[in-house]
Amino acid sequence: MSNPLRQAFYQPFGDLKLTFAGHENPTDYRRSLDLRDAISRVQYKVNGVTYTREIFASYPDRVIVLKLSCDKPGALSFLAQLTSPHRSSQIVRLNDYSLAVRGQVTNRGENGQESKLRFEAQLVAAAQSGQCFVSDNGIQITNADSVTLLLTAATSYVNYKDISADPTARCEKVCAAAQQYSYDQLKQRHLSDYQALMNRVDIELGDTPASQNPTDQRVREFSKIEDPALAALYFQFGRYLLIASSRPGGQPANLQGLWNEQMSPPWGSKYTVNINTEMNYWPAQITNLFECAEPLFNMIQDCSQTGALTAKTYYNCPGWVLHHNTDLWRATAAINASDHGIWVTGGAWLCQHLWWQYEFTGDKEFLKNRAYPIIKSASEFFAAYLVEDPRNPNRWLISGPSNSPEQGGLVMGPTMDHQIIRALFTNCIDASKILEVDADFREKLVSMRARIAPNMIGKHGQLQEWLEDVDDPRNEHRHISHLWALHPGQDINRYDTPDLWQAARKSLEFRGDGGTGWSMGWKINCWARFHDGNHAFTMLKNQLTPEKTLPNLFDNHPPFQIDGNFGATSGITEMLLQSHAGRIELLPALPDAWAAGSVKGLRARGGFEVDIQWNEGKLVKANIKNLTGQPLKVRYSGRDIQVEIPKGQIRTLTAEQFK
Ligand code: FUC
Repeated sequence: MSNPLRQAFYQPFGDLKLTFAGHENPTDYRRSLDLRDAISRVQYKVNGVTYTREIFASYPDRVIVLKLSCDKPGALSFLAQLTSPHRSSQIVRLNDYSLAVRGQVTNRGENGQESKLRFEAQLVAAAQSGQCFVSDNGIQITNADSVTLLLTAATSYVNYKDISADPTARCEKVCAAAQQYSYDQLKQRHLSDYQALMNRVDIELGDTPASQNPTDQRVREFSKIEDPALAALYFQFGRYLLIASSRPGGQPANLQGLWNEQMSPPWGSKYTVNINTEMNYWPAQITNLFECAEPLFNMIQDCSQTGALTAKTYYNCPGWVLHHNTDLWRATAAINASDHGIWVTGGAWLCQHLWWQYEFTGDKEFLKNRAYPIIKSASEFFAAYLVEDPRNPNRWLISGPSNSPEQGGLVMGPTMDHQIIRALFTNCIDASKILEVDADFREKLVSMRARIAPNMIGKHGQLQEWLEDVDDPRNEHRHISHLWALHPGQDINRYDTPDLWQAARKSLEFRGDGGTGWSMGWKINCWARFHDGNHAFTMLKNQLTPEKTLPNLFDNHPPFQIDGNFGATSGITEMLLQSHAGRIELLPALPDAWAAGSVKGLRARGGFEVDIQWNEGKLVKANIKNLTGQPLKVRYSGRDIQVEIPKGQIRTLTAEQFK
């Protein structure tokens, strides 16, 4: 017997601390984040002087930029200090205007060994007038008009196999490049980068006087008064968070996005892949943020390498497997305990995201070079791993030993596994046809897929969560794993499988309208797929309460966890536009509360960009741009129509056309 391997935590780097002597009792204090420019602002008064701060994190220049100013010449004095909770960290004076903190990460990772990862952060000050004095205690600014601070940070991480980079050199390079620009130029570069992504999608759900209130008050009141603009803000906040936490060249958004401040964070601030990591990326394609999924794709690629070793060592199977969790080092083995850690379909679920990227863009190069090899290898694993169920007269193929995530213990044949593996095989089959490769393997998957244990309806009219009909209608567990094929999958839908669709609805009714932040986020999506906009809205109301949403709109599991934010952004999208089961559906789950509104720039499977405008709960018009030239079926108000739109062109549809 041996203990499962430990995975490494994602930890804070350190803090930048600003101390303003004499500013202990400010008045007119206001702090904000504007999603239009991704700039955080602080403003307050002391002794008749107004102090202002603007802060942004620049992706193009890899720096956090702070501009501090005041409206009286020479009134700005403060001490800027760097600190780090890592044991070995040291503060180093670099020169007359900059300071560094450097050290080695305090973290016990695999086998309880101390991390070898090194890190450094550098802080550079540029003061207008006044004095700047740097010591090991920090940067002291005295009597300035305004000051710009640049903060950058780096580690020695190159990839999961290589930690040979020089963090000092990395910081120096970034600082030298950023110092070439004025504050206004840095801001402009940040804006061009951010707005190019953010402004692709616009949403209006209506406005009421409540939108003038502070955010914490709006969260407290959302379930009681009409504030549709908060739902719109919450939707865009999810997009903002993805732009801010997941950009090419970096790591994917983890359980806390990247906003973890604890050395020993909840669940290690890692990548839990039995719902959480995937939920983070549900908005990526549908809300037009394709680039933001890049770090996820790289992590999947890494895991397909490390997971090949796990497949071989654990199961003597080809291909790759990822269990319940991974981390910066791309761990793929089973973890923790058998009732949740031995769950085999984490990697297969992640493969969906590769397929979606293709489905939404039609990018065959991506399919060929990046998606297909990983999807195929995951399929090879399951083609070898599935076993015949000796108890079943048809010898169904089943998965196991595995879990229905986090409940019911270690079992054979959990429904969710089968749904995910069927979808994986389907994607592999479709991709191999599109790419005209691997005909034999395709045939094998086609015949195996037909033998996987099917979705079943149990004695309560529910969709069975397990092979045996043992579901308890009083079970309100947060995981709704067997609804995977409803959302994010699509095999259970109103059109192709109406009975299973009804059974899935029954199961969701049993589970109730509560749950953790992410659980509610998932349920919004499911109720949207049941075409029940008012119920989806009830879930949103349950999520936007002080218990589940922090005053800054961060999702609260509790504790703080980011997935619920992304789940809700995806859910709101699914209420307005869906694109699965062979059609685009306009306003499939519009709640009564959003009688008039518009959304622009959403994306649909097949490669379409969609703008929708509605009034009195009815479609006014939809503009659909065909980006790939695919044929198109559109549904509204219970009717499907076939629409011809040449590649690159836009067509406007009105409610009339669906009569
Ligand atoms: C899954 C969930 C928990 C939590 C954790 C990070 O294990 O069941 O609720 O979100 O991930």
